Amino acid sequence: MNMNISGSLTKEQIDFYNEEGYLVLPRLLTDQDMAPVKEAMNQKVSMIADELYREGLITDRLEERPFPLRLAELFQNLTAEDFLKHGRSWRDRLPGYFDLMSNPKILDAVESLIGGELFSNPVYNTRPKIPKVAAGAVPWHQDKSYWPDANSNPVITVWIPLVDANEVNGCLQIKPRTHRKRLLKWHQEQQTGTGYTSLKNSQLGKTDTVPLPVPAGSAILFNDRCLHMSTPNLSNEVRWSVDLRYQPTDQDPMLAHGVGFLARSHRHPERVARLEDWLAGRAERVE
Ligand SMILES: O=C(O)CCC(=O)C(=O)O
Repeated sequence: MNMNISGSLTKEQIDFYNEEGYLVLPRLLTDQDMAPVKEAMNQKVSMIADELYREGLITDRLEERPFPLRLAELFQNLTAEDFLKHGRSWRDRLPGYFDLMSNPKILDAVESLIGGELFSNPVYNTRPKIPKVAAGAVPWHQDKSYWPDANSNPVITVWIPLVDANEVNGCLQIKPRTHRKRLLKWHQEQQTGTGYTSLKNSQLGKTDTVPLPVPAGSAILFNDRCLHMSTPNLSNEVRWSVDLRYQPTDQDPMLAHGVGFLARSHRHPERVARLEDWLAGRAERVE
């Protein structure tokens, strides 16, 4: 336990994050912590299965299939375009996402890095990276390319896989120490229909790439200038993950991306948003 800094990280972990631009917290979350967010994902998969069934694209909703397989099997005989109609990543307002974004273990870790006045950025994604769909790959980029004009440095991404992530199913890969780089000139990826922001190979520099395989429930924290990517999923299971983002409350709330929420405040705990505020798109608690 560190005695000087609030939050849950040790001085060594904070130093590592500041030096390398990222930090891995293996198995931060338990199955119990992840149950509500998995429930939200299952809800969404059921909605998609109903739609595919109504459209006559499938004859079986595969309700009994296990979490890592159901979505992959629903699209097994369909095309990448059929899948992309439902979005390459999802940002639904389902209670399970709020539960995860408010998880004290995540907030304690982030507090160690940027203090205890924490705003949950509107940009959070559920990523159902399904097998062999080229669009599952995410090209090299800096998250800041999605909010180049925002006065929001630092935004911290917290990337959490719901299944074990490895190099076969397309875990996150990162270039350490690139967080001190300026924002690089990006272009929009054109091949796969995802519209991801992307960098050219010539912009990546000489820094080694570090693949970050991690067990389910681990968290990878990284700075929004740190270069990262992920490869396609070559397994037969869905690589389920979420990426959440936090910033200090005095930074740009980025309303153009949606409504974030006050996740933690030592100064004004009475203002921290509750589930009903978040569902209503309110950034703070309203009595
Ligand atoms: O989940 C992935 O594969 C990529 C995640 C990512 O690029 C991000 O969280 O910014």
